[in-house]
Amino acid sequence: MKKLFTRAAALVDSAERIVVVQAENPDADSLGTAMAAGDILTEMGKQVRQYCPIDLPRHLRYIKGWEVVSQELPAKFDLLVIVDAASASLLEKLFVPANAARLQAAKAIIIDHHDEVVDLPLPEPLALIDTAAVASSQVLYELAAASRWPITAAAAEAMIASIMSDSLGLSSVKTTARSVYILAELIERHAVNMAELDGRRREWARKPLDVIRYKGELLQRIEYYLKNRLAMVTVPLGEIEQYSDKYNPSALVLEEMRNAEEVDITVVLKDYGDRITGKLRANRSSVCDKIASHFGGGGHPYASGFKVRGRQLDVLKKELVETVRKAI
Ligand SMILES: [Mn+2]
Repeated sequence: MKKLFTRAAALVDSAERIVVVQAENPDADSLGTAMAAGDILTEMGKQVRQYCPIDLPRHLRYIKGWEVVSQELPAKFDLLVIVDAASASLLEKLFVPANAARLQAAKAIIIDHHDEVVDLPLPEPLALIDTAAVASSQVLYELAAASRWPITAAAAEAMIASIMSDSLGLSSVKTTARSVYILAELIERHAVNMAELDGRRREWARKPLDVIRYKGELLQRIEYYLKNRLAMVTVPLGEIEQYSDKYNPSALVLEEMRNAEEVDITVVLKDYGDRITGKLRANRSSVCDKIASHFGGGGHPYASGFKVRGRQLDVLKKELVETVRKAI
């Protein structure tokens, strides 16, 4: 990793205009890492632009700086810094023909912690992927520390938000002493007020009344398979259109579904008409990445996702039940 960090620092040194890229599934880790990288690089005198192909959901807006994230790829840039994603399936809106010439002409660094194949259609992207890191911010921190980059107070807070989120409050499997050390170091150095940060997170996570009612509907619709070891909810296009701007339907129910005593694997399927996405979480069996990869997706053992096109929902559900049955 040290050699890769040196190469990344050299790429940054020779770049002037940098675009920080998040994928089509932004979360607090991608946004926190993007904001922190942006702040550090700006402090270093770089011209930084932030790009994410979709509008950032409301519940992520406790991370300061989100307003500058644009859905437009800038006209000019010489370096891409792609955070928290390395697979083309999560960046389809970036790799459209209209952007191809600009993307091909730029250098690229990937800062990620997912165990997945780097298949971005870019000439030799430099992949800084540490699958042992709890969050992409942890990789960014190591890169910044190794390169003696300035970690600003804003960057520290953004990295803290990202580590707290991806580690599920320092409780996930990949949380290590190193993640906690980095967190402690950032808190100490910048006197970060954790209660204030979490208060802001909770405030932005508050939901409109109709979303609470909709959550009740989704909970009523949970289907159980494999002697209640698999819980599944399907979200049709109409509901995606109605509620997605206010709250991601998967995020509404996925955690609640895991609370049922017998449930091991939980899945939320979203049917967009032209494509179906699946989000998976596991309680006991560390097989989510395996199940997702069966459908061309990826992720972590306890959390993963996939996207398929041209599949009938009913047929896909049967195949999913069968894949989960074999996996657990
Ligand atoms: Mn992440």
